[in-house]
Amino acid sequence: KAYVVAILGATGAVGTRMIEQLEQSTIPVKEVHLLASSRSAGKTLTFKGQPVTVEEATPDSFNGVDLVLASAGGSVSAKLLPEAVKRGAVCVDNTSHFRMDDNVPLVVPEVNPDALNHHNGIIADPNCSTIQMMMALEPVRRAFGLRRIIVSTYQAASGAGQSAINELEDEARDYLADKPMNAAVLPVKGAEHHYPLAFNLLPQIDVFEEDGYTHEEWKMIHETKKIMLGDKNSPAIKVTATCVRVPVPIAHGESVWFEVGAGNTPSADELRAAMSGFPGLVVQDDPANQVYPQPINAAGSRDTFVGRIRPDQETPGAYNLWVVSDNLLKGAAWNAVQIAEELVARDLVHVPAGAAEKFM
Ligand code: A2P
Ligand code: 11C
Repeated sequence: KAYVVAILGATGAVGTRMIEQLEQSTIPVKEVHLLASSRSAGKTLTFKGQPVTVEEATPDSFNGVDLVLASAGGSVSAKLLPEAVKRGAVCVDNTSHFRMDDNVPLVVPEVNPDALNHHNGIIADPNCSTIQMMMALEPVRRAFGLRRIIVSTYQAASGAGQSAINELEDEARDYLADKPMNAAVLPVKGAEHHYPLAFNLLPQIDVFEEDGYTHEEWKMIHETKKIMLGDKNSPAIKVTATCVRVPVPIAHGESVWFEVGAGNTPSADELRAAMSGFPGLVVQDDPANQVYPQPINAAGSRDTFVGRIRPDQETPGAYNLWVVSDNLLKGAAWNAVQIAEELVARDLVHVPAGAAEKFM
């Protein structure tokens, strides 16, 4: 069987990569529909060398579509994906809108692929910063258990979309030309205040919650629990996070402190061995030769890179590591296409009877 696939948000930073990842995927594609806002309707993009005209996304865009890959923002997914499911399309949603819905699996294929088995037409692609942390820590959890995570992120501008990459580049040019920098996008589109990212650090990603954490930090906590434990509020793994935007265009870095299961004290070599065997995870950890993951090298790769693996010198059973991944690929477009490949391989590209009502 070959599939009719729609990409919602096809002109964006993630959407353009969804096109590329779909071109390179094992999914047999019969036809592709590229959907965006009315601003882009009529533009021409290509799929496997053939021109495809971008269409404005409306509910009827999903008639006859088997699979949707969505990355056009939460409010667009909220409005259009229930319409797509109603029309029989299975949707992989890269936005945060449906992630905490109990009817929606939240999936990293290397970690919890079986969560796909009982989907209701919408599957959520986790947040980029959560995905790469899951890739580094799932082999640890399987081999030695996992009790606690303290993470600080170093997140690339592209997490906030193409306009944030453009803003960073413009600011860098202005700064070097002794001109004032004009911030209008970061830290958050539509916020009261905007600050330059070039030659700066912004300890705010997404909006603030009432408890003083940002929504990005909240996502890392609850998405981790849902992916690893199947329960977004489970106390079995304690997680806390500080998320920071850094002036890097592509690929997030994370400094992760973690505690393994009670009584376990694996050596750094034992941790490296467990991680080396995990699909999609590459250990780059050779301090003697200054080998460690860097965003500049990870950008463009589907893999997640981990290094600086070392025991906490004062807390037995606790460790530090550094993990880097292309936030637009494994963090978004590739993980979404990988979920779609898994749905195809498991013959799960069907909306179960009665499922659409769950989202209406
Ligand atoms: P458009 O290019 O027409 O604005 P990014 O994450 O890089 O900011 O990209 C956002 C993506 O979501 C773009 O493809 C954008 O299309 C698309 N998009 C934004 N608003 C809508 C909308 N109301 N309906 C459909 N697509 C939208
Ligand atoms: C960022 N992690 O770097 C965000 C982008 O929940 O899918 C992804 C937001 C999300 O800004």
